[in-house]
Amino acid sequence: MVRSMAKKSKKSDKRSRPTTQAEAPTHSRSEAVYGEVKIERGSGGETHQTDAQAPSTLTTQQGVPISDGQNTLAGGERGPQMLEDFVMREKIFHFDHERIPERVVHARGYGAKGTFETYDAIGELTCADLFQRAGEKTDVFTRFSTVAGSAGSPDLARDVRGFAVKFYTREGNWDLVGNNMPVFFIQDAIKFPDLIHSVKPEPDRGFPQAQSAHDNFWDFVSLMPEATHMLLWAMSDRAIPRSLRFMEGFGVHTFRFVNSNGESKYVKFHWKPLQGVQSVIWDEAVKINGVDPDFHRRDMWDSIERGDFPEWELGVQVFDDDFADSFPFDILDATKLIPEEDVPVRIVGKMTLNRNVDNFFAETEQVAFCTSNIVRGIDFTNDPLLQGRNFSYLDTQLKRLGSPNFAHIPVNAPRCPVMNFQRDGHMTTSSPTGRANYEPNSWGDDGGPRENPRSGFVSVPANQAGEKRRVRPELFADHYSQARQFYNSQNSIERSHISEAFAFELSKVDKTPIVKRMIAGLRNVDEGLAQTVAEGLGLNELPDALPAAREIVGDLKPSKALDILALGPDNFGGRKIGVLVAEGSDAKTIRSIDKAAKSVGAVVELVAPTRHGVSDSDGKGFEVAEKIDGGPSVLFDAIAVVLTEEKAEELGELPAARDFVADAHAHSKFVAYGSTSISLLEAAGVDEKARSGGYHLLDGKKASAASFIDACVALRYWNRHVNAASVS
Ligand code: HDE
Repeated sequence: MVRSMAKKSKKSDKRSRPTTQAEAPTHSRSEAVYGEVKIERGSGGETHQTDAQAPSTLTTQQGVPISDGQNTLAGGERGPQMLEDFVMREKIFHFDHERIPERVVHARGYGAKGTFETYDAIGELTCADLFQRAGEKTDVFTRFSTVAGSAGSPDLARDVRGFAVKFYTREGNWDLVGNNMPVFFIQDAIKFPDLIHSVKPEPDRGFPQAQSAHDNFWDFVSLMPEATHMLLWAMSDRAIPRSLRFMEGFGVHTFRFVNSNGESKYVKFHWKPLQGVQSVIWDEAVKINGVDPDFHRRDMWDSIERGDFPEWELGVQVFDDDFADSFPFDILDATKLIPEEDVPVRIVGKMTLNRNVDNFFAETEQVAFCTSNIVRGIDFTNDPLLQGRNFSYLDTQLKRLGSPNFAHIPVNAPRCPVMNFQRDGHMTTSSPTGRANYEPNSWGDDGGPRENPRSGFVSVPANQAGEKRRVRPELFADHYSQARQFYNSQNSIERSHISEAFAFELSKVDKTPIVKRMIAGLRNVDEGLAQTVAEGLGLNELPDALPAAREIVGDLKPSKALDILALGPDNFGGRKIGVLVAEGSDAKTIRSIDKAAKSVGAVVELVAPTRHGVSDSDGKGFEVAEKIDGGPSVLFDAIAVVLTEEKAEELGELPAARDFVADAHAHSKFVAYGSTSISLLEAAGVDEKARSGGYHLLDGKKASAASFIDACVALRYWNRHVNAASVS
């Protein structure tokens, strides 16, 4: 039977199109398959298969080996395709259902796996199991994200970044679903759909994508003074991080810690990157989005692949009711933070992300964070935003993943025993045995799990009383004091970036009353800020300040912890230098940069006019990472230019090469150059005077490369564009 079919197929193969045969692997040719697969029938009629079942054999979802994955079954060479072709139909059917709904917010994200290590046991504060033993290691899955853009939007949008961590603890999963900013736009979850609708593409036209710079967003936030503090953060460089590795993270809400005696304190969570905090500037962000919209995810992937694992320390601000009562703002208000000067951050452990995902969809896309996933020792407060989130996340996972069994998906499954009587539903993957599917039951040892009052989760027995009303606490009405404190905590460069960001965003708003209302609100933050923004827009007259619902506390002390530039790295590790080279570039100079960079853990990438066929002065071929038009200097933290005189002249004619230098200069980056490269610098508009600061002449010796790398620790030579005295 098999034989005769093989013969037949051989015949028909002869007539089939030769192109597909040439492209297809041998397995896909029916004649070959029937030649290879040995289906042997034993005397008892039982079947066993041999190489058709090899792990490399393509099969259907039902495990049926596929003989031809290139051609749909058809009635004759040019005849109609057949409905009975289950191989083709199953494949297309599955493809049609490949997408799940993307997240309504935070759709664009990137995940990685790692470990959280507890530094010291903090049993006096919390009985959460992961904090009970110094040195304890807990697996984590972390997903970073932007908020407004869809899944395919660019990484460098001006936006808040999500910072969500799932801890697989021995007593269940704890999800700390935070952001890279410690406050939020709104105070009550009921306003969240309005906020998000306003920032998303406008509903009639379907744009702009991943941008807050449009009428709807500024219309909404200018009508919601509670957004002001967060707007200051969103217009600061925090909203355009250089890398996901260089961001802080915050739990935002006030939570509770509870110890084993049932004693409870308030806690706010902080993530501090050991790599230091670093952002790009707006012009870089715009250009990076064009040249590499995956800049952040690529950076995370690459650094983990090369073993440069990003690390964050987890810190807690712990305080009691006395502090909460004396604090001038409400600790339940997510538009307020608690300055570190008032309650210091105590570091309790470290997260290391050391494994990339094996499969983006299975893990990063299907990971389901829920703020309601907390463990014994941690509890909620009545923050109205947090309480609303507790409903939203569970609900959204059901929509996205389509089944109440989403916790069965490996990335979501706890790494500790799960025993309960929840049963059935779409895509059940467990197969519980036994008769009991309810409790209490009288089935004794076979009756399944029982509640455990000793180690089970207990809520803090907080007193709750009050009238049922739709109100906000009085202190929530202070919308400007902390916005002012944030602004006052920034140095002159950061302030100018904030005012430029406001002016840029508002310049995209067509309706002038919206712009004026926003500036009227900014007057309550800082008159100078409002003035600069108005000037940036060409508005000659300042509108009257918006009436403030509560008196503004004007003299809150600036906080160093709010200032990015004060939180920079103490070494250049993990940063990238782009070295522009061409045929004949000096081998010694390139080696010296490479060595100096490697000694501090920085990465050097060569950029050249072509990707292949370029050799150095010793005649050795370069490993070029980027062709010049695909590797502009915005992708690097610092640059070097190492060219022969002839090549420098030649590249001076090439716009991409001139931009490489001119952009690095404009973005205040450190630049190293060999003396034979000067004509390119000059062609880019960097004359001798312009090279007076932040430029390093390389002479091929170790010392000059090392001093360049040392200088790069400062990340930018800000004095290039501002008066040195004002950088404070
Ligand atoms: Fe979210 N948020 N959010 N959010 N959020 C979601 O859940 C929501 C808020 C945050 O990487 C959604 O799984 C409401 C604050 C992160 O998968 C959704 C409110 C903070 C992520 C949702 C907020 C966050 C989300 C969409 C107002 C910082 C990405 C898909 C009360 C503390 C998690 C999803 C990931 C995702 C609702 C406000 C952080 C719709 C209703 C405040 C990091 O459930």
